[in-house]
Amino acid sequence: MKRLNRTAISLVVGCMGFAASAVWSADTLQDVLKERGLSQQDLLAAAKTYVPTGKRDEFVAFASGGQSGQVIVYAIPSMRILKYIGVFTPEPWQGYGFDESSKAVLKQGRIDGKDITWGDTHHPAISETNGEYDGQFLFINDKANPRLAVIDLRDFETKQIVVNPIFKSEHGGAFVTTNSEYVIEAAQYAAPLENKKFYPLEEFNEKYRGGITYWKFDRKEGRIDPAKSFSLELPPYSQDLSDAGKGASEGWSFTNSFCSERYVGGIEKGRPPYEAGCSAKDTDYMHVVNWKKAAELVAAGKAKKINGHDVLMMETAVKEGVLFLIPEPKSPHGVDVTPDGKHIIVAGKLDTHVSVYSFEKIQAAIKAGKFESKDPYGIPVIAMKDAVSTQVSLGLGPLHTQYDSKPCVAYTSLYVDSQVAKWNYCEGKVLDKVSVHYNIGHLMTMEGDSTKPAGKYLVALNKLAIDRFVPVGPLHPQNHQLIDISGDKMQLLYDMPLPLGEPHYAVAIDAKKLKPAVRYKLGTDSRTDKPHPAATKAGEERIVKKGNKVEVFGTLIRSHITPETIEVEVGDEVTINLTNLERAQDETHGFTVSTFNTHASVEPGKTVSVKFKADKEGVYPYYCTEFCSALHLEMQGYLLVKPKGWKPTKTGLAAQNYTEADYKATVKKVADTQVIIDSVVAYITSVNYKDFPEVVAMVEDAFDQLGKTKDIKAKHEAAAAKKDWENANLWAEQVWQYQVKTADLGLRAKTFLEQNGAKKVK
Ligand code: K7E
Ligand code: CUA
Repeated sequence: MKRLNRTAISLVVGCMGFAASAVWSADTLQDVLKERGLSQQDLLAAAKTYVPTGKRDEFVAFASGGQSGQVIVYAIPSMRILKYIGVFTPEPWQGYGFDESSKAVLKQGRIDGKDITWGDTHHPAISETNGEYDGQFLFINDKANPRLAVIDLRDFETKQIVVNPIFKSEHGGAFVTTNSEYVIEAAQYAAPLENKKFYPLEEFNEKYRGGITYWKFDRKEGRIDPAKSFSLELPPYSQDLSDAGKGASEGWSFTNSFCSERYVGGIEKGRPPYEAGCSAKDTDYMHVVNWKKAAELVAAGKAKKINGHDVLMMETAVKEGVLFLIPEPKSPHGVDVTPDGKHIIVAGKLDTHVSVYSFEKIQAAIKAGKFESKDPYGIPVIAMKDAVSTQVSLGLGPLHTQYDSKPCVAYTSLYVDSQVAKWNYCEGKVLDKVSVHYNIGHLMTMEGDSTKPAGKYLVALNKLAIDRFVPVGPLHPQNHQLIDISGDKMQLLYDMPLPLGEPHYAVAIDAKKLKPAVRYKLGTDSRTDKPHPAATKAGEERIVKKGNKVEVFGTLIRSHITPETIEVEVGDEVTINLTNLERAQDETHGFTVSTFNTHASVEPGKTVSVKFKADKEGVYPYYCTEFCSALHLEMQGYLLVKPKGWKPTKTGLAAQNYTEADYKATVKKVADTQVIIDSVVAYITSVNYKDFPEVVAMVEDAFDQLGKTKDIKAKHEAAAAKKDWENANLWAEQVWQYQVKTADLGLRAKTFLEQNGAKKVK
């Protein structure tokens, strides 16, 4: 009844010209609860996640984009999506894969000369300093096509892709060491390490191998240095997840495995499938590696070159005491080092237990040379009882573990039970459980992989969404659920559908640690971080023709593209370089030319090139693709692809026939606008605007725009003196365009000052 009334009222009110929201704002909280069928608990959850307009979130999460080959950036606790970062897959908005420099990054990910434009991204990792997230870089792996990418968090752009030189798939990456010296990437499905070598499955045990690659990260360059990276040869056990030691276990790393049975399936030959043969034994192995010593051995020349890459062979690793195995309960999944580095927690997957391994016990066994056996490749095996400090039964299908800011408190995902278990790994006891919907894979606490987890929230990364959201066809989104972990009892707060691939894992950092830039230094190639060779300043725009190559050196600024006409001959190779001259925050221009499959996102200061062959004669409009300003639609031009030997038959563009009256009207408009600008300037300078860097930048930009009017004013006055009303009016109109942009910036600055409590000076 009430609902009907309300609709009726809002219709009437709407017709009367009032905002319908006026009706809503008259509601009490009780009305809304009743109306929407919400409980007090819902209200509490809403209050804990709601971030009002103008306020910002506390944490930023980077989630793998799964099969989309991208990274998803979202904020916590609001769960609002902030960005998709193109990594292994072209991303048109960012021009990723559509401009020359970003194509070059994607090209680094080619394998055997083939473009691979998708990725199965799994595990993002934030760079660390002393074991704490430093917010500088993000790494992410591609499981299907063994690759690793480096994203710079100054601009959230992918800068580098490296292809694993010896694996055919990988899963246990990316995990960083405590100062990001290395990024760890472990293989998944065993294969011969030599490229393009064929060995039959009958030679699986002898010729197939697993391994771990330690990618050397050069922080100063912000790039991985493949020449200084190395791998460790491992048995053909399917290496799974990894983690780097920290604190007590600094210098070591730990990698799980499954299918240490080395079973080879073959349903078509009447053999039981992999799933049966790979889980037949009661235990698999955790690989324990002294990576610091391994790196020293490689530096000392003890590695073997395979495909031009340093590989420390098992035999050497065993002889030198850098590689050990410890049994783990059947088909384990996560391996997660505790914040202090003293324990390594392994989840059972097919076992209800999680096992807490003690690094101290492991070291004691190694020191004492106490091994229960050797595996078929001669690797010493430490007995489980000599390495495990406790085992705790948590529930069905334990997968991954994350840590709280409170000591000894961990959270483990239970895949089969669809629950999160909160437990104490020092005392070995379960503290709480919360149900999630459905089938949780990874989970993530704030800064949960670091030596100083931040607690507060946990996100459950659920594989299925089933009945959670409005159905959108057989392929459902995934569901990231936010859980409050600040109290003793976990409280489910929010469901966020994620419609981009299967996000396996995510990492979240305190938003204050991220310090992204707002603009590039003028003329920067963002993918190399170096000055772009074709950077162009205002007034230096030009078109250079050499044989059949046409190169455009252009600029972008509100609201025009210089040049506005590009004339080429059919068959010419065209390169268009564009520099965005803007300094104002968020004044990005986009660029495309009709039908040449080209797009650039040109943020303030950036220089971007697009290249194509003008292979068909015709007329091709080009334009700015970002709604950058009121006259964004007019930010346009024409590429004219002329037939060979074409001669003009008509000269001169059609005139508008503007009169003296038109000119005078425009001049008046200019004068009126100047009055507005002057009043805004008077306000800004009457307050302490210099205390607001954002405003100082806007004011600088505003004067930059206004500064351009001087020359143009001279032009319209000169034309008027000659009674050339056509040009006089057009140039006067251009003065007004600059004024509009100045006024727009000035008003933005004024609003900012008013909203942020600027004070009168004097
Ligand atoms: Cu458990 Cu690939 Cu990290 Cu998915 S993995 S869940
Ligand atoms: Cu520039 Cu739209």
